[in-house]
Amino acid sequence: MSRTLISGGLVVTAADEVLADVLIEDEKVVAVTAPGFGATADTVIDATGMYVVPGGVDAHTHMQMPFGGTTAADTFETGTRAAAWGGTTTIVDFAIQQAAASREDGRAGSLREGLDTWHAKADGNCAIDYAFHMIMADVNESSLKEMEALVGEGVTSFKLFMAYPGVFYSDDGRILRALQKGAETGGLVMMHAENGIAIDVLVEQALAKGHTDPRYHGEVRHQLLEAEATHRAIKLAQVAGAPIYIVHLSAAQALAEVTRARDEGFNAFAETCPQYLFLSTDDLARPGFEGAKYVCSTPLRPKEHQAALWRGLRTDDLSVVSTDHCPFCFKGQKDMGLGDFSKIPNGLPGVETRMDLLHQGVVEGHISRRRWIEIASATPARMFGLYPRKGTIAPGSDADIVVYDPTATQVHSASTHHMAVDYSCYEGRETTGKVRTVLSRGRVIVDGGQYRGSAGDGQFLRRDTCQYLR
Ligand code: DUC
Ligand code: ZN
Ligand code: ZN
Repeated sequence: MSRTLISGGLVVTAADEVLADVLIEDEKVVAVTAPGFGATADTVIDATGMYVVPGGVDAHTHMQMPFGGTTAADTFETGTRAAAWGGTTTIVDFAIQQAAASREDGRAGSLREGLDTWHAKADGNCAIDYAFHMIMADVNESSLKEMEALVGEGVTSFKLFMAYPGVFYSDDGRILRALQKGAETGGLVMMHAENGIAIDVLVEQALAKGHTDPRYHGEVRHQLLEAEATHRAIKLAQVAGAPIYIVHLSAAQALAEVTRARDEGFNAFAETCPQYLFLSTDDLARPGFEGAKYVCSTPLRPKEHQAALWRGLRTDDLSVVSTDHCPFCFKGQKDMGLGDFSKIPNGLPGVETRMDLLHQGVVEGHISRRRWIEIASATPARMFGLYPRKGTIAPGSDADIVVYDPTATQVHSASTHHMAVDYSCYEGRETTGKVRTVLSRGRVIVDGGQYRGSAGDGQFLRRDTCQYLR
């Protein structure tokens, strides 16, 4: 048995901040004690002047996802390593059911085939622990039946799309059926809420007018079309008697729909992402083709939306911040959309920068330290059935722990980040706070600028159902 003591740091969880020592035996936390309590250990990590926080839980990533005619640039190996560098010790990635249109035999794949494919991609390659949601690209009798089996295997959440007709899109009838099945099985439906049918009309009209630059991506994916879809998704969930989780919410009007539903006592949850808190349509409108670096869906919004999103994070109308990490290189991938914004692969890199950017939210006074940990670790763990194994520091929890230097500054850059993508959305931006040491199940995998983990350290996590609903 190995014993590690993290001594003298400020232990910050969603519930508490306390100067304490953390004692770890093998993979687990066994005690959080008064400083200098006198526990003996093989390894002592001095955390004086540091925060000691639970490793981040990023509940929305797309490693090596085939999308928009190409594949997201981070593999499970590179993406989970980058996550570790940034203080994230668990990801929940999206396995994908293949739609009929994307297969040569013209029939939709099963959920099982999709899940097996994702297990094969991740198995033996991850630096940190990982779990899966399932994207349902074809809601039919047989995929609906499969939902129950997946819930039993720890894949307890299912993403549906109101956008991307012909790719992932589900109509309202299919959405209703999946929500009903979710209510029956305990599976949580996650919704990409944008009215994709209306967006496609606006795309066609914009291109016909010669509006081909990246900034039109933000215009055609209109904020009201996010609000409308969010409203419709919530109403469909109410009719089905099911909870709902809205992913990557970016528009203030969509947030208002979630707020209203929650005020009415309905189980509506939502996440936003750092890009919506720190970037805006000004970035999409950068000169030349630079804006392509910022093309993701839902799109970036005008700066004014940021204050509403921070407020939503304080009031818990937004309860999780995930990354929607889906990186495409500027050269060779984003440039597929030169001369036609609709062909720019949608997605941004972010798995490495989430913890730091949210800490910057603490530095700038938007949220408290405890709220930082709540939205980045504790709530995503609870929402997706991983708590208290993940998301906190307490006896019995996995020793996924970050020693965080709250005063160190860093300048973000593609030249120093570890994501396999040739640009940073935050190039040249300085933030305060930096990961010093990362432990994954008791093993130091990052320390003082050195990576000490290896591919295959990360294990697949079978998740419980949403822990806010029971
Ligand atoms: N949005 C993105 O920006 N990328 C991947 C899928 C999605 O919904
Ligand atoms: Zn989405
Ligand atoms: Zn996504």
